[in-house]
Amino acid sequence: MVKTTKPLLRIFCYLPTPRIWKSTIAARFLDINIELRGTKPTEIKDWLWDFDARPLTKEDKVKLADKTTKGRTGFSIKLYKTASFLATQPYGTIPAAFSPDGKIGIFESNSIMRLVVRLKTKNNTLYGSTPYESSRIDGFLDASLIFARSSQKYLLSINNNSVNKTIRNEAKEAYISYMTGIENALRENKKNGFITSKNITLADICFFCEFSLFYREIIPLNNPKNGINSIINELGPKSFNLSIKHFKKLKKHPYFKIDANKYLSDIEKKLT
Ligand SMILES: N[C@@H](CCC(=O)N[C@@H](CS)C(=O)NCC(=O)O)C(=O)O
Repeated sequence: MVKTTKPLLRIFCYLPTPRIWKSTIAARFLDINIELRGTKPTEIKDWLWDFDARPLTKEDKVKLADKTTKGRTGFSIKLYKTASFLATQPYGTIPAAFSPDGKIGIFESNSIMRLVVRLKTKNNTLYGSTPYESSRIDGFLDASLIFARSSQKYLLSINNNSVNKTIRNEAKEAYISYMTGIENALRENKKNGFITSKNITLADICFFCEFSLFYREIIPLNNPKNGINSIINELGPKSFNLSIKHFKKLKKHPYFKIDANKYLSDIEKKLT
């Protein structure tokens, strides 16, 4: 994003990830400047986790050796999180967003996305136009987090080859539950073609990003295990027909495409 205005927030995370797209897509609609700091997922462990996040030198690592924290979700190794990072980020996770002065930490990708839309008060319908509409959008974001919890466990277990039927079935239930609500909402609002209103809202952006995150489960496993096959494939293209169509439509939108195109086509390439 080339912008001349000062960034209104900074986000530190590994890149790319659909969790960050929630904010970058919303920012494009509202012309808000965000500063992104981060590196490839495999290299983020070699960065200082801080408001002033940066790659660590060998000397830094020696100096900070007794200041490391054991990673909990997605990291089995020690991470270099500063005291001020942990003071502003109570869960110590990334994506980690900060106010421009670094004093306020904002965590959870849905809440970071909400911050982006709250930074623009005029001509902004992304978070609905009334308290009722905003709260309905919140409902979809809350529901996405329940799905995200099980889907994260499932995707991480695929990464480290520990996936089993219990984890897969929990993810399948969570997927069905989340997608049923999205499908019902799209059916009710068919004439407008979005989840909650006449326009794209945070509910659509969040759905697109959570589905994109989950989407890589369709890549066949390197070491196939008995009873572990793709949930999306098992349910087939007919289930959640409107939701999948909605995903495909959003994928073509220029503000979504910038982030998602390469990530999703890399997944699709692995299917052939
Ligand atoms: N629900 C959170 C997920 C955040 C999360 O679990 N982040 C993991 C990486 S995927 C993390 O920062 N782990 C660091 C640690 O466990 O110390 C969101 O959407 O922001």
